[in-house]
Amino acid sequence: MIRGFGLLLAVLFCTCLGVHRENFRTCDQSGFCKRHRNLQPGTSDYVVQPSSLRLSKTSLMVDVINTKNNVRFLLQAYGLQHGIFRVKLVEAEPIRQRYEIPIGVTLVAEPEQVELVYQGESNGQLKFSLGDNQMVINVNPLRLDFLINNEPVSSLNAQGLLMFEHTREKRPTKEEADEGTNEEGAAEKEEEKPSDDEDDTGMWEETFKGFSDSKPNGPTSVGVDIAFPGFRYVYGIPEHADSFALKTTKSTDPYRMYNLDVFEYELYNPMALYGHIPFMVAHNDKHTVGVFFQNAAEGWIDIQSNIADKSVFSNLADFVTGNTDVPQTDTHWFFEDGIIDVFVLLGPGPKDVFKQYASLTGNTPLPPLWAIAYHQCRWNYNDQDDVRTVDQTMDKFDIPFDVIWLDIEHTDGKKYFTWDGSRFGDSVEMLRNLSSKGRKLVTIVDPHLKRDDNYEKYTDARNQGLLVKNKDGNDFDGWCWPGSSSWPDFLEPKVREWWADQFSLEKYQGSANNLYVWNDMNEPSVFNSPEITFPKDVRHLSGVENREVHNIYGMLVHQATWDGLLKRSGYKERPFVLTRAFFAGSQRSGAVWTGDNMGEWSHLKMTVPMMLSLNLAGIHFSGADIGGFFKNPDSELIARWYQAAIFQPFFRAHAHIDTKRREPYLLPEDHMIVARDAIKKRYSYLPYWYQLFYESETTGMPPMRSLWMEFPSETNVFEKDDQFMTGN
Ligand code: NBV
Repeated sequence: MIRGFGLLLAVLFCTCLGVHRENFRTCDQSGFCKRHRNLQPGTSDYVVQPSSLRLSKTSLMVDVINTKNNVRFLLQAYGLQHGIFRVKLVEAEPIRQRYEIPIGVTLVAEPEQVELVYQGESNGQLKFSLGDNQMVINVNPLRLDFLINNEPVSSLNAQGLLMFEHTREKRPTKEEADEGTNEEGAAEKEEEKPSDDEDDTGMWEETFKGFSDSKPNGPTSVGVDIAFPGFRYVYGIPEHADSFALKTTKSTDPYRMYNLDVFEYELYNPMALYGHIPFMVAHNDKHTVGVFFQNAAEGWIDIQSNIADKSVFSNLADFVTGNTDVPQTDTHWFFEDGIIDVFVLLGPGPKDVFKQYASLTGNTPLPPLWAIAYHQCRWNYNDQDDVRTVDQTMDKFDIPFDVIWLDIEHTDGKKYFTWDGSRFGDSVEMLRNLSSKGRKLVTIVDPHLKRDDNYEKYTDARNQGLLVKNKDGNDFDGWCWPGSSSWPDFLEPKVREWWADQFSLEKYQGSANNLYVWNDMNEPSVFNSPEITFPKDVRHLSGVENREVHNIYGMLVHQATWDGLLKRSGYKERPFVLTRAFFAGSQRSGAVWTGDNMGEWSHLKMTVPMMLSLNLAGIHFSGADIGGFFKNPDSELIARWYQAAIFQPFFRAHAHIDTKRREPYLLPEDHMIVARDAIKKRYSYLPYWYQLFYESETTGMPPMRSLWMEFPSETNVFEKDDQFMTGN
């Protein structure tokens, strides 16, 4: 068993550098991705039935029909405060309820509705206004145009790529149906047979690398194209290790959004990483607009920047005058499950969009001052002596720091909330020593629980029925650091409460009030599962499959940990929790880092676009491992990395267990001085950083900004991501 596990780890984490692409699906290996990507632009089958229009003061409802199969849908649209339209498309009569993310998970509260004025129907269009903005619903085929002061800036289904795979009963495969033609009910079965031009491979079962996905609900995906007429550049949808201005995906896979533990990720490609935020911003010299697609399932986005197809907009007033070519970005979004729930944020400027996005998903609470200072981390500080030595040597070299971190080796056999007694026998004393200098400790707490009858957190969760199930209804059992493990179902409020309670000083023995927390592996990472995460047909306690909610799991781990620290202090102290997996709304519960980067110049360069994307998508308190996690960077790179990182929001050095020690005082003197000067500069800038975080909390403005956020009409900076602004 142990040997097998060692081998498995060796395969997953061998020191041979480079991402294992074959561990992760390409679009071609994913049924729903292929089905959406293969759609061709054309006339949409979806048609609005204007006679069914129902209006309220702030919203509308109207029936939509897919004329190809007569499946009926309900289109709802709302006017929201600050100039936001919300559009929802759901099945009128689903045979199974689809998952909708509850309020308080991504949306901070039910968004406040404001008056939506119906201006009447003309030329097959239903027209509405919301302050200076307009929404036009084209009836046949369905298309929704969004306008700022009568100028179109965004359009849904302009290319006719809307596809909503309705819920259905499983029908026999072609072979099964053919076999059954002599039996009773043959005529009925004939009707249910897939037609010859319909490919249903992968709709009811899919396999990947020998893992089978049972897909009991069949095909359930949703997708639509979203165009940005007049915009050459779009940004956002983190997390990808790619340029800030998103690239056309014509000759690559679409940008993927599926929270995954991608070992040694590659730069400049659209593969998924640890966290995702389905929020995109388009910017030009006149307008900034945002689109937030609220969906927790796996998603992919194709992007193409074009010169506008004028026919699409030819009937919209005042658009495309003269002969000049107008740029346009076409995007195509598709998710494996859930509903279409799109928020269109009509700016009109960058600051407005950030405020609008924060009004939906919440703000970054002002971090404690120490949390924006310098953090010293590595996998691992070996024991209490090691911690003491680092603490004292930093002082000896006059290098300021506020926080020291302990990675997984500090625990008793990777049982979180415990200590390895031989190395951290008196953690309280260690915490007291740190506290005497005003310093803090952060310990890692991953969400997998070792399946060990002597581990109380596990037995407690198991006995109370708090664990995620496999498709057969038993507690899901997967491999992670401790070996055989199970995972609490963070989707359940009562599980989050249980988890939060574990951080009390009584329950987290050996902890203290100056101990804070780091959530890693919360995508979640499962070593022996497809794509190193939960199988898609894993069941949550409410009965939903992980397929429907995958991307919010990690955020809920983070939220529950945050609540635990809040509770510990009697709701008096601002917590600090770092997370690797995230989603829209994660900004409300602390910091995010960009995971396992490398000690290479190219990765230092990549910190800028990655963090700009995170900052744009509301994750303001973010950072990258200084020095790079893997490899042994030379001292010049380390020193340069410190110099750059002092201008980035979260400031922590970290390194892999196999790397050489590289605390800043170990650098050769010339580079030690450079690093120390940089760290001291960070400390001298702390009041400015604090002010920026205050601004972030109160206005939604990111502390780390691309140049266009400050100079919105300077067209020549729109593509720049080797420069950035810290504040204004
Ligand atoms: O807990 C060990 C590491 C941690 O140091 C790192 O920061 C995380 O991103 N963790 C991943 C698991 C092992 C990665 C090879």
